[in-house]
Amino acid sequence: MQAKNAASKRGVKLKSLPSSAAAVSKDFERYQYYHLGRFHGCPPLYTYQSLAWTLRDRIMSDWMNTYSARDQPGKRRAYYLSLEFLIGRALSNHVLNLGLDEATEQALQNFGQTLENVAEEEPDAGLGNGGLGRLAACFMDSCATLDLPVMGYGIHYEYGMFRQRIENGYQKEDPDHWLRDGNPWEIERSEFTCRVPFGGRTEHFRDPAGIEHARWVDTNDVLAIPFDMPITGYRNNTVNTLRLWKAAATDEFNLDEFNAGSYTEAVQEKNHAEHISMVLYPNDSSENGKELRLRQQYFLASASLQDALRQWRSAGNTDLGRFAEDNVFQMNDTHPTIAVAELMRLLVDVERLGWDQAWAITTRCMAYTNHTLLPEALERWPVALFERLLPRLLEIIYEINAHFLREVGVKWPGDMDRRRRMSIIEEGGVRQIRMAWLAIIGSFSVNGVAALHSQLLRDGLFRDFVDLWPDKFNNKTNGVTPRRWVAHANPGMSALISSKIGDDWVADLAHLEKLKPLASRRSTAFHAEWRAVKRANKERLAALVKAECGVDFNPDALFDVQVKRIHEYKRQLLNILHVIHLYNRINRGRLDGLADRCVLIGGKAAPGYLMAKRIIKLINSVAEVVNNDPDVDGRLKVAFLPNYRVTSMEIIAPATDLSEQISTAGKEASGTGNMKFMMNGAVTIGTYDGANIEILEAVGEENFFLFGLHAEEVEALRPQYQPQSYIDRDPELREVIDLLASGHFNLCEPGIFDMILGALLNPHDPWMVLADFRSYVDAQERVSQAWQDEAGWTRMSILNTASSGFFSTDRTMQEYNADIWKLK
Ligand code: 26Q
Repeated sequence: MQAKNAASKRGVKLKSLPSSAAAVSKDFERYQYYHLGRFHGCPPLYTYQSLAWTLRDRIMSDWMNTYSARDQPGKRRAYYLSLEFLIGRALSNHVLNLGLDEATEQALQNFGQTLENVAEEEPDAGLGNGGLGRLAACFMDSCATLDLPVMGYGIHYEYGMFRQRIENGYQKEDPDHWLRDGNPWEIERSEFTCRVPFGGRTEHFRDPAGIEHARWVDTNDVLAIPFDMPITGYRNNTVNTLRLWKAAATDEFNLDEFNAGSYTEAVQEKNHAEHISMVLYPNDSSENGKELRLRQQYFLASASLQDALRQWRSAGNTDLGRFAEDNVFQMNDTHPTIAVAELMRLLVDVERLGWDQAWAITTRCMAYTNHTLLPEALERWPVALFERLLPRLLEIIYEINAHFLREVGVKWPGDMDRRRRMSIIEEGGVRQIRMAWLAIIGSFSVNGVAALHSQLLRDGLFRDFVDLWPDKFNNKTNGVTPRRWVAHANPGMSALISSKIGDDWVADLAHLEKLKPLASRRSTAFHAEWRAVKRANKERLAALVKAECGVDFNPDALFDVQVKRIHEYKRQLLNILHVIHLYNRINRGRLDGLADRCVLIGGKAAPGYLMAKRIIKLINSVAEVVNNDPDVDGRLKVAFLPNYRVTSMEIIAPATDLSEQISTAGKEASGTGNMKFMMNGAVTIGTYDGANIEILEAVGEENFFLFGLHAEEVEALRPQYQPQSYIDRDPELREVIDLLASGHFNLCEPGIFDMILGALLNPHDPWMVLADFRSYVDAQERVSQAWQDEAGWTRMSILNTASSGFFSTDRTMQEYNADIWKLK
């Protein structure tokens, strides 16, 4: 009976709604008048909402058909588990993917609107911090375009990444209530609500057959309610799902308290439960060990695994022995890694499998991606916190560890030091759980995100595990989706490219290679068109900078851009030292070879990261002085763009000439902004770090400004690093440091940059900023020279775009699939 229902459910193929301009226009009108009750000329928010619903209706048939085509026994699927999905706006993305650009534009014309204006009304879905969250969003886009059966699981945060304001040069944070006006894209699916247990205690008992089992009792359960967002593929009728869990209080719990007469306590408990999905942690590196964060992690892991099991059964599967053949879970960093222990709990405690069978299943369906080498970002949780919040999971982790250490003992008898290093439990002071170790031990695949990063993991942090399981470790170099980052963000360049090589590149970026013959050393008509597109994009960015910062950017100048989270290892400080150096040169009349430059810096600092916040203040202070000095006379402009986010990058990347990728070598796992800039024809100035290396190899060293120490040199220098020695040997660096120390940029706020000077001059400066200063300034000098050769620069720009095919997430996803997921 059940099978028959399932079959008939699958049998129905939903017809799609008509997509002509007339049909779109009619539905749009119906939503605006009959659904929203708004007249012509209403606030633009309602125009956006009406259009979003009109489009969602046109996504729905493909969405349901994609779902039912896969809802069959034995169909293998992947699940991407991530605490972050930095989606940005959806409207224009769906319009592009559905091929509804013209119909939509026409329909809106009847209402005196343009797609560009209406799209501005959509808030960014800022459910992520930066690179890792945006990567998850690009992955989802590519999986849908490749028709891979991949579902994303995340958290339905009520508040996304905070909004950044700049007040007197300082960062201020405002909450981002992105759901305030509702989210027209999402569908609540209450029917798939799960219960996630917390707290309580464990009991152990024997069943009638004498087998020991555990029970997790007296728990405080939280409901997880799924909200589904459609992920459309590029013109292929595939619509995948991003399922986001929202926390809610259980009804019984409220009722118990209510009957006991304590209504306010009941409401408080409800609050406590709902806090879990209230806010994204705005922290993109340092781990801060907060209980709420651990609750978020377990909430996501447990709800997602329960749901995946339910889906698998509902597709008609019954034999758990086959679960690992049909399912794979990709864990986005260690954040969802408690999933390893949770799947064991579900299989052992709930499904009553034996330990060994459950472990065989778990370790055949979990895969882990590492995104960082920074020791401060490695997640560790105090055992005591686990004991209180997730007592049954702690027991399971101990058991996993005991089995594992036995294996280590067999391979290296008596090597106690190795056992100590490899134990999931870190002993000493406070006992802590090493989440990366749990991830490695529980997974069949462990990957880094760029060639260098994967190599450094193998040689360093993960070395002991590589000795044990060499075949587990692999590299998957990141990418970005060309739909959002070229086709949508840069329509001018897209049209130009398509006019020369056709439009196959959108779904197969390797085609961009065909632009190479057009790069030419001499100025050509194509060069002129290429420059005209860039010029128009720069005017668009200049208007944004004027509106947001009040600074005039001259579109004829070199646009030199660094946008990313503010972090010491990313070395925004090195950038600003170069700006001070240029300012100093101009003031001293050393103008030879100087190119006119507009330097743009943007990015958020974690609210508790004081040094990062002070760096923002320095950038703003330097900008203030430089931009208002009449002697600079427009040769140099500096702006800090507030509230940098996905939507800002859509304007910035297409307008950038020079992409700043200047991290201390060995510290940036990959970087993905570097790839967005490259695709849009920016040239990179960068260190030998992360994916910069692969960009350099793809485009050739003559089209990339490489500088700085390599990762091994950084580590070799570390013990004898003497920042003062660089100042002593380099009069230009001395002038920069003296100018900064003189208080020239902070006349009204004496001493505020002492902490920055202190960091730069500290022999223990982990980022060794001054070690790379000379090399950086020299590379910038070469940039200035190259910029003044118009044809030469245009050629470099074209070659960067033409060589960027490898950095499409379509390629990245094909590699994940070929090596890890093995989906049909
Ligand atoms: C951890 C614990 C508690 C709270 C927050 C966190 C946390 C959250 C986010 C830790 C790290 C992150 C994000 C890391 C990240 O974005 N890493 C970047 O990942 C990109 C995609 O692979 C790489 O390109 C970047 O090099 C890497 O820095």
